[in-house]
Amino acid sequence: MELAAILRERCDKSIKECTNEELYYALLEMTKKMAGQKESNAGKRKLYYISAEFLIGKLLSNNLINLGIYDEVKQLLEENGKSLNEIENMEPEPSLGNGGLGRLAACFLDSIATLGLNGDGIGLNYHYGLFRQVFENHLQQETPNPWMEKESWLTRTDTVYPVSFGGFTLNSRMYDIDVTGYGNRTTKLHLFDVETVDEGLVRDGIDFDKEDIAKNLTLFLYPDDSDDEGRLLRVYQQYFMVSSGARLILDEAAARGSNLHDLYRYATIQINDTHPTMIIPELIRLLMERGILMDEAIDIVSKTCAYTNHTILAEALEKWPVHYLEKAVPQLMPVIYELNNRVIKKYRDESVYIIDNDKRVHMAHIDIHYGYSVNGVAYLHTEILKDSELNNFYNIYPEKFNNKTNGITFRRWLLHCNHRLSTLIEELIGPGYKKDAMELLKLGDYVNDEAVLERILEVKTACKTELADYLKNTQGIELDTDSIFDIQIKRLHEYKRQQMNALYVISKYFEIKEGKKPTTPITVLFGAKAAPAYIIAKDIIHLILCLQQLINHDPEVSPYLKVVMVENYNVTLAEKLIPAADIHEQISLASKEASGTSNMKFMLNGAVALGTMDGANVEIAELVGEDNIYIFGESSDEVIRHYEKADYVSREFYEKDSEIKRAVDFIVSDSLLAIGKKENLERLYNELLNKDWFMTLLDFKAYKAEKEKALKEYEDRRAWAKKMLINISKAGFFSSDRTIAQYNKEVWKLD
Ligand code: 26W
Repeated sequence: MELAAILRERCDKSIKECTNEELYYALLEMTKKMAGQKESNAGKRKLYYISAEFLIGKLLSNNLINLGIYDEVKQLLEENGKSLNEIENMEPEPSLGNGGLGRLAACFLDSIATLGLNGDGIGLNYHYGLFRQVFENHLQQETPNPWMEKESWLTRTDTVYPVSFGGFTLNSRMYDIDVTGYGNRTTKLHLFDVETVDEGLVRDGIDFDKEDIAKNLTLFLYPDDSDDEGRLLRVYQQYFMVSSGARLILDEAAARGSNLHDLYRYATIQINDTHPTMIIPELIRLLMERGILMDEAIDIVSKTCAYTNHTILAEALEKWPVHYLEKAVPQLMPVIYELNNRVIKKYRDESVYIIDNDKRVHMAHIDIHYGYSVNGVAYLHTEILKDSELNNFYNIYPEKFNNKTNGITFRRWLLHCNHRLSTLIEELIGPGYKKDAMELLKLGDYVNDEAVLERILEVKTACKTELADYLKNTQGIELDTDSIFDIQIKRLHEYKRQQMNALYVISKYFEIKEGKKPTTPITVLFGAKAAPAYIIAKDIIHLILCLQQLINHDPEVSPYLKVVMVENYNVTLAEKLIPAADIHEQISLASKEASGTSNMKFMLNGAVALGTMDGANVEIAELVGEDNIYIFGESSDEVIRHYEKADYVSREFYEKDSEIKRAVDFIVSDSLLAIGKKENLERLYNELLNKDWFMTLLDFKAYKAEKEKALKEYEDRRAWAKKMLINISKAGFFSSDRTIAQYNKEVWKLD
């Protein structure tokens, strides 16, 4: 341990004399050094996981765990009167992602390193991560979210590539973050950046000059894309990322002995959703520049690239107008036109064309035609892709389609975020589960062991207390730790149906007012950011914050029901919230949630799901059995049929059911209008009544009934503890080590 030596060098102080900030920077330096000394994974064929998002979260604790020195460091600090927890608070969170897709990429890097696979990540070095969310007058405001300090996890490298756009060229410099594997080697996350970024460009909130590309290219993660300049900037960002990445991949392959004709034997590229799709035409272009003829270049690239789809929402599938690409990346257009012509020559079905009649380039279509693998992220999702959403493609290329159910890294989502639980598990079944998650099944031996069930409940209570302390200290929020913690944390989106949960809160509020009080009080917790231009999502946040104000200050109701929306939900908060949950809400409209990954994190931490048969919930339900999960709502088949027939009319549900009517009407009641803004509440009310595209009212009654069942069953503490233990014991399948091993065996085939 050279912490003392580093401190002497940095500030000539002992651990005792240092501030938490000084200790943080010294630990950062120490961990970076140790990670840098670890051997990197090697091999002939290398995986490049290219993604516009890597939601890595804070790295200090996670790195200490993976380097095997967490306990030692913690103890050393304690002996000197310091707390690792407090030191961790000094670390800014790199929020380089929106949600599940970005966090998945981060979990995957951890597993790639842990399994010792030869694979790196490629992405962008955004100076500001996803906006910091602030609540003002019960409304979301967005402010910049910087994370890079003079010292950070980034290491500047000497690798620089010129990247040309229509009319100008920018230099792209590579920065690296070492990703430590658990007890194993390291791998690298390569983040490209332009050196002319000007943070002074930021105006009010997260507003900035979107047209000065040299100054703003990597300024923000996903800048607001509600206007043309914002969308065009996204194209510039994407091309900058893929062009830099493609150059790196070609250079590294050549250095390992590839003559580029055999590139696919040296490299495989996993394209994380459509955002990096331009790597396909860019690689073809670069190979042609190096003297390879087009036919062969297309063939080589098609054997190198694989595509993961994360959504079936049509509006989230990227389609760039041809004129954007003509302007930003004119050098790619001849390749894209040629790729499209080859498709047109072969197929008569226009729905599989790359460029449509409105002159838009369908990025997913490039991936499917010119990649060797297409995968969904949960069993149901892949089936829906094959049967409906991408059926036309499935009929052409059945062999390309495969499923890879998502996973999460147990290092962060158990060992790091829930020491109490991981210690108890280790005491019961030994440490083997840390490397082989399926060993958690051994916990099944204890489902009738009173003492163990008691201890599981004690761990949960302790986590609830810890969350309560944390929220009190950081956000001034008071929680009743004797209440049931019912948690829904995820991006705010209508399909995820936070609004259904809010309607439940309203109907519970009425019940309590009428004297029907719950046996155990309930705390409904929300955490969610809404995309800055997504009006209805912001209205839903407004509703929840108004309910929080009304209910928590009503002395008749608040002893039994509380609503809490945490501010600025991010990875750091998720790590505190997930261990403390009793019930977790996975209530998306069936068929819409590709997988979900928080469902897996909660399960692993002993919470029980209340959810629809959607995404990976389907696989969770199958594993734990119907006694250990609360399932409700119409099936994906039924929902898909409603869309086909266009026969869902929300107003009918409103009119025929007085409970629904009362809850929806309450949104525009005098009580809420006294707190909130008329415009926002009325807009949401009208949306639910006249549109409700994600069928909230359709499932509301079934949702309420199932939630009541869960709340009732919570009262039998022993039976509940058994459900918790069964959920934990079956979570092994959702380790990202399993997911990555499957990608490797069936797609990447690294040696
Ligand atoms: C158009 C740009 C864009 C960018 C990001 C659209 C949508 C996104 C999302 C934030 C994508 C996302 O996070 N998808 C989620 O991916 C997870 C990992 O596979 C899945 O578990 C979630 O179901 C899916 O919503």
